[in-house]
Amino acid sequence: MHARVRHETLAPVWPVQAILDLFALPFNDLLLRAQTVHRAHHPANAVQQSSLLSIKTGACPEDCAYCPQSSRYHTEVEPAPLMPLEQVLAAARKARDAGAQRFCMGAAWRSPTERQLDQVIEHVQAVKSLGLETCVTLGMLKDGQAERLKAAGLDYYNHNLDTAPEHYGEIIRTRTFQDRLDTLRRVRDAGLKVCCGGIVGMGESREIRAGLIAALASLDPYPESVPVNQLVKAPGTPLADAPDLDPIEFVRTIAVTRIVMPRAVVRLSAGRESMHDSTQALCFMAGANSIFHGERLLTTPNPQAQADARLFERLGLVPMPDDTVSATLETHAAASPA
Ligand code: SAM
Ligand code: DTB
Ligand code: SF4
Repeated sequence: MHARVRHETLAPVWPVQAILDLFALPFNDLLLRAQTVHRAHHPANAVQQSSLLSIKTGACPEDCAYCPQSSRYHTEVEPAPLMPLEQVLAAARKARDAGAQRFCMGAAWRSPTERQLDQVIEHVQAVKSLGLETCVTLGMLKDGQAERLKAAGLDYYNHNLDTAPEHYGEIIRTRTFQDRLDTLRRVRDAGLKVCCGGIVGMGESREIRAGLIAALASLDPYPESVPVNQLVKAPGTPLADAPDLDPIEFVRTIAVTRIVMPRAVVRLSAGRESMHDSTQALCFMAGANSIFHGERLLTTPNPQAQADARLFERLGLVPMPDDTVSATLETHAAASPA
């Protein structure tokens, strides 16, 4: 018997065992079910495209075992202070012209100060004025900060649960799972849309992957956007030599995420650079309908725009129409096990 996820602000909707039962389905049955759920809630062949920019890089005081931006590990990342507005705007224009619908700005902070937030707010307003959706990921927020971002016109806040509650302390020691939930509550209460997912391929068990999905589904309401990151093994981090995750298990993780959070936009996030085209194709079949577009994630490579364009052409995938993106994101209740 597996414990249900119980947390102060988590209402368990999917028992971990029900999620494990999905994982255990024959692959073809799982994919058919995921594809059926996908088609009931989303255009079948449309993929949302976000672009990502690191606006403050490295020198982060946190100890996340997967992250090349932590100051605790010797990695290849060159720290850089907060990027000036003009440089951010130039990157946003380039992303928009290349077809991005949303521009996500990431900062390697534990949590922003009010002064840092003032500067990010200017970035958000400027990017928004280009007609792009905006997303930022700045670490933990204090009371009132999410409201300030909302007032500036921010659309999404990205804040990942990253792994199952029972595994969290093995990956990150400088903050708790409850800290993550507290920020997510502030983001939700401020009326921002929530982008929240996790990382797989950190050497975790299937039960941990199921626990992560259960925790995400227990957020009330569950996130509008769920990034599923495959660990990018960064030299110098404690997880640099983590064992490879079987691609079929990765596809299963996408399929289960799709079934459990039917209306969420599921992002095939970090890890595409080392992923075979056929694995990516299976992920789209399993219900992934968003990617990061552009040659860089935050500090690590992402597939070249041309390679993505070719893959989309081979698969008959098209950009998600803007009105579909907004329609998908209305508040929704979580799905429940059949
Ligand atoms: N510092 C903020 C925070 O941690 O919330 C925002 C930036 S942080 C880099 C954003 C997310 O990037 C993390 O939550 C994690 O999911 C993802 N990430 C970081 N390093 C990664 C890696 N090596 N592979 C895959 N995902 C990674
Ligand atoms: C998310 O879930 N993945 C993105 C975004 N949100 C900020 C970050 C991926 C980072 C991969 C490692 C790097 O490039 O530094
Ligand atoms: Fe810092 Fe975020 Fe990286 Fe953790 S994931 S070390 S908080 S930048």
